[in-house]
Amino acid sequence: MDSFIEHMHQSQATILSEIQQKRQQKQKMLAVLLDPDKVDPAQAEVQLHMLNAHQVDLLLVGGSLVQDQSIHQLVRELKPLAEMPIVLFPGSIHQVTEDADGILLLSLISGRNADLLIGKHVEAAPMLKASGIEVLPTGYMLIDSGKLTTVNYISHTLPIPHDKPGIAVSTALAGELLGLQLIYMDGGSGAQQAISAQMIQEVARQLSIPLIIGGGIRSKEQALIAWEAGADIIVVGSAIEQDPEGGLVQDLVEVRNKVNSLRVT
Ligand code: 1GP
Repeated sequence: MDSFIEHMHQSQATILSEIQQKRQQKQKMLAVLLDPDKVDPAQAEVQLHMLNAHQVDLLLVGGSLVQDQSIHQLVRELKPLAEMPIVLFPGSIHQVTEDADGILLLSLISGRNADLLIGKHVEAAPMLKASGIEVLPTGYMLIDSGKLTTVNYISHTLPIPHDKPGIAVSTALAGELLGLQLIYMDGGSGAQQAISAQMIQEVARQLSIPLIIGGGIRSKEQALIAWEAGADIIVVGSAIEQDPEGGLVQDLVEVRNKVNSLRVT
């Protein structure tokens, strides 16, 4: 079977069109998040080979506190080896590197910090346009996860309460109606509690665009709950950092493949 990236190159598809197509086919995706500040550069290559071997769908790279140079070095090092698209998940505009395949252009629609809704985007737009990197316009929503996360602190915004799915639905719908192409609901890195199945379900039922869920997913059981509730892509970061042997990735991929085989029509 072709890897995601081989297929993209052969068909000249974009990352976004591949994600949309998988959603249409009810196929679930697994994204792994690497935070350049936390990845040991000597280990990154080994880890990438493990992610390639398991056919992880997407590699997200970024974080809220990334030292500016570390992301450029990491992406440059991983790009020639990666069998999946490398997509930036930037915490600041200094994290934009042309070596990546794409970038989640995040508008923090759960917050009311104008800079993160549109301000930084204005600063970054000429550079993004000139770079030729694929831009994936993404409505980013922080959901309260039981503790103050780095991204809540850094962004000066309040997350959506964990038990208020109605607010999440309205916010996600507003993002879709504004023309954003993806919605990413995030409990934040190392979230104490993952986003509830009820919230995912209610949002997924209303949305017509792909839904990404991340924050605090540490097991195949939690991944299954999120996928079954309606997540198209789940993102796992911290738990994989703590699993250098790759046992968790293997478990997650097995569950993804099983769910996907049951959904083939
Ligand atoms: C964080 O959604 C990502 O922004 C991943 O979260 O590190 O808790 O897996 P974790």
